[in-house]
Amino acid sequence: MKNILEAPFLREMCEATSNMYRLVWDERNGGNISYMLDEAEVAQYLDPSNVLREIPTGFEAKPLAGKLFLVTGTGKYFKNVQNDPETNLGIIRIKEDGVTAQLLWGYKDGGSFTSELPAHLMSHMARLKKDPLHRVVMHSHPTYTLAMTYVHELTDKAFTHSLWEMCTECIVVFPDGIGVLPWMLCGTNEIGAATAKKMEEFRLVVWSMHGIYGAGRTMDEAFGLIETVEKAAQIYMLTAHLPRVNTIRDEDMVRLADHFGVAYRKDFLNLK
Ligand code: 2HA
Ligand code: ZN
Repeated sequence: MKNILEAPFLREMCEATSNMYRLVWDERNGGNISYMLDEAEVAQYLDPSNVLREIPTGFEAKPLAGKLFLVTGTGKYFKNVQNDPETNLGIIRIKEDGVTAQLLWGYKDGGSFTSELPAHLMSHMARLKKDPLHRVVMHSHPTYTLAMTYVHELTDKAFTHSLWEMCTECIVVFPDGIGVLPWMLCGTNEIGAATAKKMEEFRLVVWSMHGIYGAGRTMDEAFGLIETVEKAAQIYMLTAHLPRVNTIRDEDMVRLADHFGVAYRKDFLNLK
């Protein structure tokens, strides 16, 4: 068996959580990540038939039965993941019943997966239907994105449009736009279902007055999406109270999308 602490998927998780902590996106126990793993790859590091414990998930995720996920732990701090992955992370497999998680590694102190597991697993199901190569769901509390939800209209179209205006690359990085949910109680199956519904259309979902979700084929893709939104939201918050003298016009966005060959949400522009 190879040393799991050297597994690429574990290192990626440690790097992402450390970076997010240092970007001041994930204070205290804020944020959570789930990463769908390849069982054959995991088998190089542990015996997948050795179930340490079973933990009920509280909802049904039958389409994910048999799938393995590396998931951040509930109440755990992103700050601490790098130095003690085995306590702060866990590898679970969704059992055939769809409602039980089998712990294969981690949560060493008797802990469990993030309270946002419903939003993660339901989002995985939604994204996998759109893209079989989808793997990562990431939740975070980036500062300016949160700030923007206090002062901006909370519709998918208006929020996406404002972000697209803030950096030239935005429409190229997330041409599919961003979904926006109103404030909702977190940690519930309801917010999980609402997030997954948005994930049918978007790789990015804002939880107003709380944070953001990003989904991608890789850790870099999910991280890069959130990072780009956060940068745009920062520009928005730095300029929102000042007279707008210049902007990226909708015609410019069309030129960008055409030049880079991306299929964008045409209905999110205000062209006649
Ligand atoms: O896990 O971010 O939304 C802590 C959170 C809950
Ligand atoms: Zn949160």
